[in-house]
Order: sequence, then structure tokens, then C-alpha cells
Amino acid sequence: MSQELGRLEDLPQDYRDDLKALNLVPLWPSLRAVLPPRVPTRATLATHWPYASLKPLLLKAGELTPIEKAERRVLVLANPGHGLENMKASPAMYLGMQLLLPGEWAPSHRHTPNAVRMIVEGEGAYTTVDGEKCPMSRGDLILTPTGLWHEHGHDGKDPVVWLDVLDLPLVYYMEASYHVDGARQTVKQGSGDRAWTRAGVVPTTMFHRSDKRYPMLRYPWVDTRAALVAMAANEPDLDCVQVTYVNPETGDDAENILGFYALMLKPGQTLSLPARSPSQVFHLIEGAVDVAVLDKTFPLVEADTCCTPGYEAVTLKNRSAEEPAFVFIADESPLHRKLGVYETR
Ligand code: GTQ
Repeated sequence: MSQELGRLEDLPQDYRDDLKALNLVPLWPSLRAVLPPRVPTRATLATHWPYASLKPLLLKAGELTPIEKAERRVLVLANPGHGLENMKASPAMYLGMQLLLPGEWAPSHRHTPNAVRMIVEGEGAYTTVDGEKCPMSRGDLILTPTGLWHEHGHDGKDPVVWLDVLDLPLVYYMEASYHVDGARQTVKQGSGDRAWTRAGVVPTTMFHRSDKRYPMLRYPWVDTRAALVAMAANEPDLDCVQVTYVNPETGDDAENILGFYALMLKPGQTLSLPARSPSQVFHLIEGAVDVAVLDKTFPLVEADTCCTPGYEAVTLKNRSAEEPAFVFIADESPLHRKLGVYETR
């Protein structure tokens, strides 16, 4: 039974003043707000960022602000429900579209928030993470986990754009967000995406001593896409053709706080995802997909991004009856699971 509770105004002013002077606050006027019945209060609004409208503004930033004046030339995909200045897509997720022009250099640094990059368009750029040079191609996922040095370079001819996904809002909220600048990294031999080329056979640990917490930093899209296509062909009745980006040594989520997935929708398929506690981000790599949540439907075209609040069912519909569609998903599941608040309804 939810009963009307006393309001702040019900208390005598002198009593309220005495509380305030001692940094004390009565709970009961705020109890229902912080513990609402059954469903949490969510500031996250379902929001769509169409790439076609964002891209000219990102290219304009390339003219207006030289890389030296930006360090990272990024337009943040901010959720209006959280206040644009707070730079959140959801409580724990930050999204940014980053532009690197041919010949530009984004210098080495490391920071406490974890990041990944989903490459949106352009060839010839690379990011060096922990000494590993990772070429960037459309659809590739590249990790820059907490504490690892990273810098971006571009030897190609055309602008390169990628989507940054960071757990910055959470780490900032924890008062644990900071960065350190560094010198240009020396590129080391070997790359994780060559060491772990096939699921099922992994380098023998006795001979392949990986003392790395993050052994695989780059997940090439050609491999991820092929895995999804093979999965769909192997199990024609499987509804949710989805893979999780994991640490290939442990099988754990690739990073600690946010989860990353790739989903294939078969031609004409409609997929209903149950209401789950974490917020989600959908980025369309290939095809044409409607994302429906609450009273909104976002008609995603390639390179579009949208986010949905937690505790709501989401329906994905492939608008093409002929071609499959491929979606990159980021969510807050690892965080919710670690905190013990993860739910499916
Ligand atoms: O490329 O290192 O979108 O440090 C935000 C912070 C990108 C990056 C962002 C960053 C980076």
C-alpha cells in the first residue's frame, strides 16, 4: 500500500532551518521519488541521431576546429532527457561521433573510463592501443579499455568517422574520471585479432603467455559478420541471431561496465526484445531497421544511432524483405549484473 507521506512544507520553518544548519534532510518527503513504485524513474529519452544530418556538422567541425585545438574532434550524441550539457546517452553511456582527417594525429593518452570505437566510414585510419596498431574499417569494433594508452592516426585520403562508446557518465559520477597524457607509443609485434582468429581453438596458454587483461583489442567486422551469417544458416529457427563481444581467453564481456553485441535481422524479420533493466544503444551497420520503443519508431538507415531507456520492450524490424540487416548494440548489462540489479520482465 502506497500511502500519502508528509511533505517538507508540513514541517515548521524553524525545524527545517535547524535541520539545514546541520546538513540534515528528512527522508519521507522524498521517499517516493527515490523509491518509486515498481518502475524506476528514467531521465533517458528514446532518441534518434540520424547520421545524414549529423555528418555535415561533423565535417564542418573539421573546418572550424583544427585537431590541435580539439585533441579529439567529437560531436557528442547527448540525450535531451539528461540535459545536453551532461553528455550522456543514458545513465552510464556516452556516445560521440569522432572525425579524423587525412594526416591528422590525435595524441596518446589514457584514462579511467573504458571506451570502444565502432568504425562508421572511411579507410586508412588506425588507432594504436597498448602498443597494438589497429587498422580501422567500417564495422570494426576496437577496444580501449580503462588505463590503456591510445592514439589515433590517419594515412588515408578521405575523412574517417567512428562512434565512441564510453562509460564516462558512470565513472565521472563515481568521481573516478581522469586522464594522463603520454608520448607517442612504440608499435609492438603481434595483434589480438590474429592470435584469436577462430572461436573454439585458442592459443595454448603454456606457450602463448598472454599476461594481458585485454588480449583482443580489435574485432574485425568481416569476422563478426561471417559468424552471424553462419549462425543464421546453421539454425534457421533461431530468432535472435546475436553475438556478444567477449574476452576470448575468459569468455567474459569484452569490458567491465558496458556490453557490446552484433545482431543480424533476417530479411523481413521482426524481433521483440523483452523489457530489461539496462538502457541500450542501437547503431545500424548495414540494412534498414525500424526501432520501436514506447510511442516512438525510429526508421534507422545505415550509420544511424539511437538509444532506448531501460525497463522497456524494444521491437526491431528489418524493413527489407530481401536483405539481412546488421545492428551493433551497446548496453549497460555487465554493470547491472555486477551490481545485482539486472532484470528481465
Ligand atoms: O578518442 O580517446 O569520444 O578520450 C571521448 C574521450 C574519444 C578518445 C571520446 C576520448 C576519446
